[in-house]
Amino acid sequence: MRDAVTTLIKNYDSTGRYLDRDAVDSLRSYFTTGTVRVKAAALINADAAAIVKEAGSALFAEQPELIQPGGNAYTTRRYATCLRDMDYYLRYATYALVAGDVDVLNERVLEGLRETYNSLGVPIGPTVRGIQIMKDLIKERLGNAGVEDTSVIDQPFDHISRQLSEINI
Ligand SMILES: CCC1=C(C)/C(=C/C2=NC(=C\c3[nH]c(/C=C4\NC(=O)[C@H](C)[C@H]4CC)c(C)c3CCC(=O)O)/C(CCC(=O)O)=C2C)NC1=O
Repeated sequence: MRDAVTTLIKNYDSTGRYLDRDAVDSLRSYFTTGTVRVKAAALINADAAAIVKEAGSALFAEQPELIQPGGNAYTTRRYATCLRDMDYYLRYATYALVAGDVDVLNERVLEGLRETYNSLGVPIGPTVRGIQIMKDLIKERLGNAGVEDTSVIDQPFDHISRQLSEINI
C-alpha cells in the first residue's frame, strides 16, 4: 500500500535522483490539499452511515427497477449487500483520499471485483452512479463546512468508477 510521498520517493530512488522541481511541485500540491483531505476524512467518519443511506435512497429513487423483482438489489439481503458495498467504497475511498494515492483501491477493492460483479449480475452502471452520488454528497457537505475547492475529493471516487466501468465496454 502506498501514499503520495512513498510513491514519489520510490520513483526517484529507483533512478537515484534528487527531488527535482516536478517532485517538489507534486509534494507541494499534496501538502497544500492536506487540510481538505483530513477535513473530508473527519466529516466522512462522523457521517458515513448517513452518507451511504442517503446515496442509496437517491440511487433507488432514480432507478427503482433495481429494488423491484428481477432487480439485482431486490430482496432484503441483496439490498443490504448493495449498501454494504457502498460502505466499502466510501471507506476505502477515504483511505485513498488521505493517502493521495489510489494504490489501496487497486490492492484492496478493485482486484477481482469485475469478475465477481459480472458473475453475480451486479450492474456496473448503477454501482458507478451510487459512487458518484456519494462523492457529490461529500463535496456538498464540505462546501457547507466552508471548503471552497473540493476537487481533491474526486480522485478516489472517479478512479473506482473508471476501473469498474471498463468491464462493461
Ligand atoms: C472491500 C472490497 C470488497 C468489495 C467491493 C466487495 C463487493 C462484493 N459485492 C458482492 C455482492 C453484491 N453486490 C451488490 C450490489 C449492488 N447491486 C445493485 O443492484 C446495486 C447497483 C449495487 C449496490 C450499489 C449486490 C446486490 C450483491 C449480492 C448479489 C447476489 O448475491 O446475488 C460480492 C459477492 C459476495 C458477497 O455477497 O458478499 C462482493 C465480493 N466485497 C469486498 O470484499
